[in-house]
Amino acid sequence: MEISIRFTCFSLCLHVFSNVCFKSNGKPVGMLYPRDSESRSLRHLDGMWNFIIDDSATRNESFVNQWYSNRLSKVGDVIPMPVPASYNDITTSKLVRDFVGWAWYDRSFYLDNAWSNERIVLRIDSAHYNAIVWVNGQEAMSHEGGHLPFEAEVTQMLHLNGENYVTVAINNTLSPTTLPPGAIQYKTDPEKYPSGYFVQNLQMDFFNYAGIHRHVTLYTTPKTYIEDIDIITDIQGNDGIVNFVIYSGGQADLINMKVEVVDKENHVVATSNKYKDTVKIGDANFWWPYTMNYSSSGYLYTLKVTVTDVSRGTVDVYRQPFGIRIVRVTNTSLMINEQPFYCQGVNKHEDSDIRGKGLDYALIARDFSMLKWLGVNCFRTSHYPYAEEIMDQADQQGIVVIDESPGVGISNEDNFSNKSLKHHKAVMTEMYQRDKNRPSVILWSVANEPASNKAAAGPYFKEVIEHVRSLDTTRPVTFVCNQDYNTDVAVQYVDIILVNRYYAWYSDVGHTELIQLQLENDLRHWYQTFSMPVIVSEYGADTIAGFHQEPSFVFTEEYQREFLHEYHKAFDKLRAEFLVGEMPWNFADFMTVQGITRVVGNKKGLLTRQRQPKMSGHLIRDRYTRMINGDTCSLK
Ligand code: BDP
Repeated sequence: MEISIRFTCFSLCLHVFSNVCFKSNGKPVGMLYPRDSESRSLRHLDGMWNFIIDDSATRNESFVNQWYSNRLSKVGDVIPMPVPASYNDITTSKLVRDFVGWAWYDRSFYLDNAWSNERIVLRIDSAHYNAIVWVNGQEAMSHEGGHLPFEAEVTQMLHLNGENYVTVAINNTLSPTTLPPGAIQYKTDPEKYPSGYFVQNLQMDFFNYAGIHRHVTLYTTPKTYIEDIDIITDIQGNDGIVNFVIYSGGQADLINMKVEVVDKENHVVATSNKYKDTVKIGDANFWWPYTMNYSSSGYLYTLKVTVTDVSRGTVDVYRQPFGIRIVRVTNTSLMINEQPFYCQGVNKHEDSDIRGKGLDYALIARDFSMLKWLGVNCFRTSHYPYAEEIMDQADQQGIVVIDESPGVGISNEDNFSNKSLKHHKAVMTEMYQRDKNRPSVILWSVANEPASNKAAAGPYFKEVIEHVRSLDTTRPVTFVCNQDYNTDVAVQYVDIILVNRYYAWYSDVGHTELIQLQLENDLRHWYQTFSMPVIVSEYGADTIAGFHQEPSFVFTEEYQREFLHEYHKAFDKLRAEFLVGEMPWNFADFMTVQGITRVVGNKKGLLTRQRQPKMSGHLIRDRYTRMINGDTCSLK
């Protein structure tokens, strides 16, 4: 027990840190994506790092022995580990794959003198879940939670004209107050378990991949620099209205501001010299999903900001892409630019062979090709924020995103504590800061399938949702619900209803003939109770690619196709009324924890984990392509 407390406490409570800075008025600022410009350089520290786990019984020896104060090769046998990648599936070691605790990475790099007058920032785009970072043995930053970036200025810690090393310790332990929540369970029966034996219990249905999952970047800015940019757009007839606020950092005595809106052809279409202003773009190209307007789908302008610190003569330039579009929810519709939008969706995961949740450009490109092949115009970042490089593609390719937090599986009483609530709000602030200027993001989802039938869920979600609304007045807010309309206590606070349903899978398995009746009755209850539009945010059946049986049988491709088709019949009836989207679970098969209800992972994909279509993929492609072509009759 003593070890349990020490372990849990050390792993989870020591470095509680939110990475977002706040202005004196409470406004969060910071975390602009690192981009090079005339005034900024960047260098990714991706590649092969040294790696070693701390598998001591207390999971704490690495700190007792201060592994951060020396190269890791001095403390034990390091192995090469790619960054970005999850570490779990890289080796053949079960210990590494299933490891819970602190894992350590380091690498060296050289810097020349070119950056001697610059402010140098170290940014990690995502590390799971708690991370502490040292530069040349000095602690530089720490961060709680995966999936979101964190950074710190490290100028003073670096050796220009010499060798440097960076050390990162990450801890994947999930506790009742982390997001996602989980619990360490000690098995104490000496007849069955060795002393100190523990397991990590998960409350989510995906493998708990850990590692440095996205880029590690060093980038420079001048000493006076552009710290943040807020852009809120509106439309007036054919014109676009662009409201912006620029925040500067550093010690500028006198700043000159130049703001230009640049279109795709590189024409400057509006200018300003104020840090806060509203400009009008005549006859603007609005940002549209590609299924609504081919000619300007995914249209992005650039806000080019140039800041001059007159006393120091330094200039910083930053180019922020943005799109002009508005979102609104009525009683029955989800409107983009005042036109009803129907979500021909899918849910996704960041998941693939070998790299786990590691960023991979080839995979991103393949996924977007397959999204377009399927005719998908909308995906949900189930169940955590995805890489910024994925979000960039959604912005550019005109695909709508429901941006979901890592609040998956908030189901036990102790997941609704004040500590959890505070952390959940901090995570939403970080997410908002990262994705606020993205036109693809039309809806915030603060959680997936919480126990929203528990009394504690009412005040908890009221507060989280109000918090998001206080940050962002332009996008609707929701959470994804799997409770019943008459027992749920939190849906009353959302702007649009998202429900997950598994009729003929988790209930009445095999009975596809019941789907239409059950689904239609259920969805009507939701609508009638809350008078809000509804998206079916998950429906699906596990299917092993290559299993066939006629008549259909669970786990065969025939069953999945028939199952989806029955849902579609109900959807096609309700679309004319209040249903504004459908999102099969899942785009592709993905890895889960080992368990007797999962056959080497969750197999509800329309595609295999290698991104090849099952029969269901062809069915969805056929359905969504017909929708794009306006051929809705033949769907019935
Ligand atoms: C839903 C969850 C999702 C699961 C899915 C399933 O939101 O994470 O993977 O069910 O059981 O409840 O396949």
